[in-house]
Amino acid sequence: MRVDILTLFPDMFSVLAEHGVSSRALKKGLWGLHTWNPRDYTSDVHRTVDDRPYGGGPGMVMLAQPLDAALDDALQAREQAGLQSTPPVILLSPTGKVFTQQMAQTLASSEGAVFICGRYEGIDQRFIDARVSAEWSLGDFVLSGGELAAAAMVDSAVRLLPGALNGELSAAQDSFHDTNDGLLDSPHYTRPESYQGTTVPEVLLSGNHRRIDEWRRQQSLRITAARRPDLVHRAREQGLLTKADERFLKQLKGE
Ligand code: 9WO
Repeated sequence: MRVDILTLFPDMFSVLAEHGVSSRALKKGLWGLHTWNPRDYTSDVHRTVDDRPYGGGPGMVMLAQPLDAALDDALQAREQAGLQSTPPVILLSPTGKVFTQQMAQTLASSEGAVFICGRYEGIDQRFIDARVSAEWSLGDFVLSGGELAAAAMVDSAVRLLPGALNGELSAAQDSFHDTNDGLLDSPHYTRPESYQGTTVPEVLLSGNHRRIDEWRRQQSLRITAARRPDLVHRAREQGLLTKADERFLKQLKGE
């Protein structure tokens, strides 16, 4: 997987390149990260990347030309690296398709993508119409730019790459959607056994792994039923709930 990012703030991607799992995976060569700054593709002395909106209104709009030229270079570099010539070109936008674990998995299993990070009030629509193939969102909120959204999405894909989670259990195993049948995670505890007067649930100290697994399953069901009943319904439709699960959920409803 190779990720190319068009951004006025390439340093923001140090969060991926210099920290944690994504940084280790990058150093191992499990993925590639390349940034392209539209400001490097301007031709005026002021290196202008924005201008006033036609029709008036507040703020500034990103010029199409520096984005076009930066994208041309990114696509050419990908081809020179032997990758397919027409990767997804993804704009981060609150009006895009809401990003999911499944989209992270698809990205991780691909040659990657080019992400376009907007700033100011937005991007000239002619660039979007001509060059962008998809728009992705983190959810129904507005950011100051696409960078934090792109970094979050890339991070979620990178941790799924084979070999990225070393020591930690494999991503396919811990993910939300796989071992846990799309249910929310159960609570975690570590030392000390008693902290500020609260003790760890006794079952976790029992060494009885059958009881522990059953307790964790019930905690997952309890939390998911309370916070995300839609995920319980989905698990049921997918045939992922056992008779014991259904008994426990029925008992919860009675409480
Ligand atoms: C902002 C906006 C606000 C209301 C309705 C539509 C909108 N589109 C954009 C937009 O694309 N803005 C550009 C990118 C330029 C300004 C900063 N940008 C941005 C991306 N703000 N918030 C996001 C974003 C991206 C992914 N998930 C959530 C928010």
